[in-house]
Amino acid sequence: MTIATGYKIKTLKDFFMLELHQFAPHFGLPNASPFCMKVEAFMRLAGIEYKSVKVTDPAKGPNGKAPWMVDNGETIPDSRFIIEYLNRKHGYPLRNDLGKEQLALHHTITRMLDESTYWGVVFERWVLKENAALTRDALLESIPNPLRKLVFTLAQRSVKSALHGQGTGRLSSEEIVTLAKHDIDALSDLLADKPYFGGDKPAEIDATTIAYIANFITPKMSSKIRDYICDDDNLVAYNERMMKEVFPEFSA
Ligand SMILES: N[C@@H](CCC(=O)N[C@@H](CS)C(=O)NCC(=O)O)C(=O)O
Repeated sequence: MTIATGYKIKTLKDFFMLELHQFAPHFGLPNASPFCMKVEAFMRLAGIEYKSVKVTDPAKGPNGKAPWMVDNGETIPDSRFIIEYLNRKHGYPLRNDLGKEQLALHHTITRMLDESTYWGVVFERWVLKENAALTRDALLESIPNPLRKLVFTLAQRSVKSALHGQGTGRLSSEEIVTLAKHDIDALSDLLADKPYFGGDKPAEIDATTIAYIANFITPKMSSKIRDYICDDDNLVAYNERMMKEVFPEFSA
């Protein structure tokens, strides 16, 4: 059954399709926000059908941040709660046969990436002078100049204030990179010689790890974090493997 809605013909399926509200792709990545990319990776790995709805102003979302999801009229903000919701609805499709201890470790690594490592990425993209113009022109490409410069200045101010509040912004750039390197070492040791963090096949943690590892490696900007991870053959190979399998349209 099809219904005319003025601009587009929609099928009935379109009306009931789960919607992932997320930013448009940038920097050669499906998403420059690891939170958005994590949820999309989770859905793809779990075989959950969805449609992507482009967010231009995250302030319009329920928490003022992307991603959020709409399912049958219910709106769920925050990648953590989206994944929890999908897990409950679909019977925890990516837990494989992992034991409690392994799942607890995966949970901890996910929080490390979301709550700590993430801020190193934010710092390098938004604060480092050598990257700021690149970030501005990629993320704000839809805004014409000179407005784009003004919007970026305001956004950068708010990012710096968030970094200061969280604490990372009070560290030197060397200290920020040192902390990120420790996190990357932990990832590398955890992956070891397995093809996936989940073992022989991807598990829930792989949605998060590919979102961060791809966000470290792919954007071609001045980044000591990128230089460091690119020396880790194991994580580089993991990135290539996962991108080919999960996001083939973005794999090199
Ligand atoms: N805890 C949230 C974090 C989401 C988040 O921080 N999103 C950023 C992009 S990476 C955002 O929308 N920032 C816009 C803003 O703060 O104005 C989640 O897991 O979804």
